[in-house]
Amino acid sequence: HLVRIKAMSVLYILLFFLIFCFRARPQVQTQAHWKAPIMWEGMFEPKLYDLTHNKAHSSVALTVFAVGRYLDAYLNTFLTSAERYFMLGLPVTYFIFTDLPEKVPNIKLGLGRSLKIVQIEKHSRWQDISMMRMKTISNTIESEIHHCCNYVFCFDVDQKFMGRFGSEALGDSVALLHAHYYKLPKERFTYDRNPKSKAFLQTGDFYYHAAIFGGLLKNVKNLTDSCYMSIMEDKKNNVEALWHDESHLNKYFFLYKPSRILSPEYCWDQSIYDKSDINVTRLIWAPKNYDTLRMN
Ligand code: 2GW
Ligand code: MN
Repeated sequence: HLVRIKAMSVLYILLFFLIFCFRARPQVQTQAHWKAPIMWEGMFEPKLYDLTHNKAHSSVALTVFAVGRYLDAYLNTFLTSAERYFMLGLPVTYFIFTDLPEKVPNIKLGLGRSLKIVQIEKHSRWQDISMMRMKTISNTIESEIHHCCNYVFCFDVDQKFMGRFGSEALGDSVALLHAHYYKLPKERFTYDRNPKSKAFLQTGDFYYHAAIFGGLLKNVKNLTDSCYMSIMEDKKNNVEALWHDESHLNKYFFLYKPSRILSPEYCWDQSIYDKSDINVTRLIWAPKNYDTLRMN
């Protein structure tokens, strides 16, 4: 009897070992310590997610800012590529925030997809253009987005969709791993380490990229309100976080853990030499010409 129990346990250990060795993505971390999945290609069945979200009548708002020179430089490519790859099969409403509404390109949209242009003022400092997005998104969730959608995703405009960016990315609260930091040791994360800033964070879980975040409306509302309040508090105290809204976002996601995390396959920088973990590029950073884009 004892021999049988021993044999069985050896068998189980072997089985676990085999499962461990033949994991779909053995080289990468596929779960946070609080059990949130990290979405790597090969770890999920896209069709299953599509079926579930179709049944649930999920609908998605995409917010993007194209202020000043960024409109001509990026918006057309961003939208055209989103039409090919972003949440196909689900109702999508684009919210374009710009100071130049008449210059928004006229793009032919797919069935069930629509676009709204919201005029905003151009802040003179680029740091403010970036940070004040938090306030605008929060206001728009309350005034408009809740009429059309139950999820909202907020994007930088300087990027291009290259592959499926689908319903597997939807979750209660969604953050993105920064392509440049996902492999680095925590000490090298560029959190704001100034104790005077509300974004202050000594060590966190991951370094998240503010180029994409999203989730259920109530969660994104909470995130944008909270980041905006911290940004304003910093202004009052005459400090600015190292990476602006991104520092505040990192602080927020440390305090309120995201329920789903996107791998850098969802926002890849092609200038990174080591591409060994990237099995599919779903979206890439558009090249930047700082000299012409950042002059005022
Ligand atoms: C931004 C910086 C310098 C000069 C102009 C701008 C600018 C930004 C602009 O003139 N017009 C504009 O619409 N924006 C919007 O802000 C646009 O949607 C853009 O994608 C976003 C963030 O600026 P970006 O993409 O130049 O900043 P990154 O790529 O360095 O982004 C990371 O860090 C930022 C904070 O410094 C944000 O957190 C951003 O979400 C991060 O990806
Ligand atoms: Mn960007």
